[in-house]
Amino acid sequence: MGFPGYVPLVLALGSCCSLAAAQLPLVINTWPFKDAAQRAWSTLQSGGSALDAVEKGCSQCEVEQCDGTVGYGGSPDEHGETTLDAMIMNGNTIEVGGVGNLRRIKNAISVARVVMEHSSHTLLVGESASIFAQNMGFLSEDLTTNTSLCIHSKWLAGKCQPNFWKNVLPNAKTSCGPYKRKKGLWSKKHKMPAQRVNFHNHDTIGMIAIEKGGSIAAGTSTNGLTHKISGRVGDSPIAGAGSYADSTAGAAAATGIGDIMMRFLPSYQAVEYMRLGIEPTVACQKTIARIQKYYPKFFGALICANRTGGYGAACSKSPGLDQFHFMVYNPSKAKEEIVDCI
Ligand code: SD4
Repeated sequence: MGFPGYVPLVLALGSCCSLAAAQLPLVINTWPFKDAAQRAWSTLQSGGSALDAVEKGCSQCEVEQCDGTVGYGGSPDEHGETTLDAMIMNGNTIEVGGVGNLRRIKNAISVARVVMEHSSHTLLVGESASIFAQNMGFLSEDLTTNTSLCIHSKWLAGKCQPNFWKNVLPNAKTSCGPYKRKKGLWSKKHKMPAQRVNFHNHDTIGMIAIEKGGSIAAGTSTNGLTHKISGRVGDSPIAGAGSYADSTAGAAAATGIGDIMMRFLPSYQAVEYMRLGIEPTVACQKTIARIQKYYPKFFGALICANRTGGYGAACSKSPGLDQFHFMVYNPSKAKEEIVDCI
């Protein structure tokens, strides 16, 4: 669209607010998923709504299988199946559609939008969500690929390490399941498996789009955590956790270790900070800091945008994450930006 080159820009903490001058329309998304941002931006430019932009942008990542952590063929669960989580939110009406643990359907963000626009529900999950999607015209197909099969068989060969079980027998740190509860011996030392809590396994797309007239939408799409326990639903399809949008205040979207982040509803929290007039970067930082009080080294990041087009991001310094990259498109830029984690 005639934008200047694709140049990463490092935002030093403290100076980022002045650089993020408010301009509309705006598209911002987690991680350097450039094609997704471009698709959302061109959707807005060709007259699409903010909701259209978020749907198309996230769909682009589902098709491209961005980093293997969005869309089909990535993050197989403990049975080797890829399942998808997604949500979309209309900031004008506060309507939300979400799907969790969606099986056999590739277009998770579009199914989420159908939940929002063709049902009175907010969240559908599992097999029933897949049947809903099929009935709404989505193709049912296997989400397994050679890559996901290979990840799964290596994991089985490595005694199912790492995994997300705790306080079970046999010892989940050394053996595969099936497991049974270990009674009466609650370990206080259990941590998220280190190998799973890193940059390469957590690249959910979270996206915010704001129209020139101020209508805001937000959404997410992911295939969750590799080797998750079957049936697990993460933060991404949960309103206020994965993303949140309110056209009278702003929007936010999250990426990272959803099992922790969803306990804090970080996207809702950040929007509420912005409603109070707090700058987007600071709103993101304050939200990350609240989680760090309980989980000092959790892996996660947030993007935030206020209703005038000011934007920012923050991330939690953790193994594998010192800086967080995200995409920004507005009338004067189309670029990847970077923040240092706190
Ligand atoms: C989840 N939050 O399912 C997702 C994973 C993720 O960036 O964000 N990856 O926990």
